[in-house]
Amino acid sequence: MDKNKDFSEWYTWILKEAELVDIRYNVKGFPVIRPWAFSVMKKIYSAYEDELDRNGHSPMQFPAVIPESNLNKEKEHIKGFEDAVFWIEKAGMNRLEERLALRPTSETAIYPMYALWINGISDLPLKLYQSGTVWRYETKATRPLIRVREIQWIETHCCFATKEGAEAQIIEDKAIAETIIGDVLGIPFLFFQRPKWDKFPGADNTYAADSLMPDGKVLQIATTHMLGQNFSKPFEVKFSDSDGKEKYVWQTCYGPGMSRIFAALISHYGDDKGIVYHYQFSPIQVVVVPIYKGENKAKIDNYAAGIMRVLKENDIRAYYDNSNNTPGFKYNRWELKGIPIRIEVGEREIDANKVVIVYRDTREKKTTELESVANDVSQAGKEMFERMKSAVFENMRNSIDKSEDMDDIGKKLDLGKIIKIPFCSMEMEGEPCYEQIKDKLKAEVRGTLFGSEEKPKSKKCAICGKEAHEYAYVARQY
Ligand code: PR8
Repeated sequence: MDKNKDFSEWYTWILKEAELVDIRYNVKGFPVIRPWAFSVMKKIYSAYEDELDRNGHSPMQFPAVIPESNLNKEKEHIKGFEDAVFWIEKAGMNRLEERLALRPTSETAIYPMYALWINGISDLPLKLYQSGTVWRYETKATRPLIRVREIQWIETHCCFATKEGAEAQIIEDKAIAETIIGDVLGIPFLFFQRPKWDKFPGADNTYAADSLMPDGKVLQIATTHMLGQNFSKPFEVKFSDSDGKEKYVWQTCYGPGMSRIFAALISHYGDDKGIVYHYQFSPIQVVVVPIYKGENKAKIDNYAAGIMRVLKENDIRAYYDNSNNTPGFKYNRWELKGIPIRIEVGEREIDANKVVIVYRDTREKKTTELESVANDVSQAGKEMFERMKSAVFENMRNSIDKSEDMDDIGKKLDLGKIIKIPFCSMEMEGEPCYEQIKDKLKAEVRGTLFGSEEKPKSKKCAICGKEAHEYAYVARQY
């Protein structure tokens, strides 16, 4: 399947053929995540959780239901979510006295409890997270993993004594994304401060990681929000400070979207033959394929058993495919499913007491000794990931362009690029420039690059020609 020709078709094909997601479940927007995907997602969850733990967070688990009165407490929040909530109105045969929302996000479940748990300055900072599922009645077209109604994510909810404490958390959230999504998983992204008209409902500011997918559209894979005191006031999350005064806490929340991160991973690392799983994350790291000829089955099985033993002793996840299919069929199947390393065992290898390792990405072969097979396989797996990661990051760098002219922006968007433009204002909703980008270019202002101090000097807004105050990034999006 040609990934570059029609990415959308490739994406649908890979989900089905590599047995990642099954869309046949009979509720729209609720696809089933199959073991070949979920076992990798579980490893991603655990890498993220470990990094949160290392940064002073602790895990927790909150109920999935939120009473309507909680959800209504912060005005902007409920306004943003009211169209997206699944409601529970009955239990058995009884109508509930108060409707329960299936959490679309957990601020209004968690903060009433924070009000009980936080009393003094010594209770702060409080940095907790939960891994799980939220539900949103998405009205835009759904797409497996990318826009679903049952969302797999991690959410963190942090409280601080000062605004500066909360601001530092935003920087830490960005760094955690850089470590796990960027370095460990090898998914490139840009980290933006979103425009005011595109904030999380109830937040003062929203910051987001956008990854450019192979079809030239950006996917928001994680967001962190500065909630200020917007929730702590209605939910009365207060502490008595060292000066003896009662104060409201400052809050942040952070949501890496696990299914989107997984979607970005397979999209960046897939090719026309299938996916290419990272060595570290693949459910099976090595597949051993016997090449039987004539009567040599016992001999080959015996030699392969030796290889399997060495791999397993070294904690390498290996699978011996001695099914009745032809070697060619097996190669295709495991290339489709993305196993990073293949070992082929035939007469020739046995006679020479060697092992042949095949790289999934280039299909290059490397001959090695039986004694060093475990070490060489791990080495090959790591080397392959680094090689692919450099190419993926290079691709992303080449896809960032700049422009100061509306027509040129349109042309570059058609080439699948993210464009940096001088822009008049990020403050107001319904700005004519923002509308023009949406209507004429079918694109969105994704925001300003977070952490960048660069400002346009005597430049005009690329859209309206008035004085430019910011460099904004424009892209087509999912
Ligand atoms: C919050 N509250 O809620 P956020 N399908 C797949 N992934 C999705 C979908 C969807 N329909 N909707 C959102 N995501 C805050 C932060 C607690 C945690 C993923 O933030 O609404 C996206 O990657 O921005 C998004 O960036 C992330 O969840 C957080 O959602």
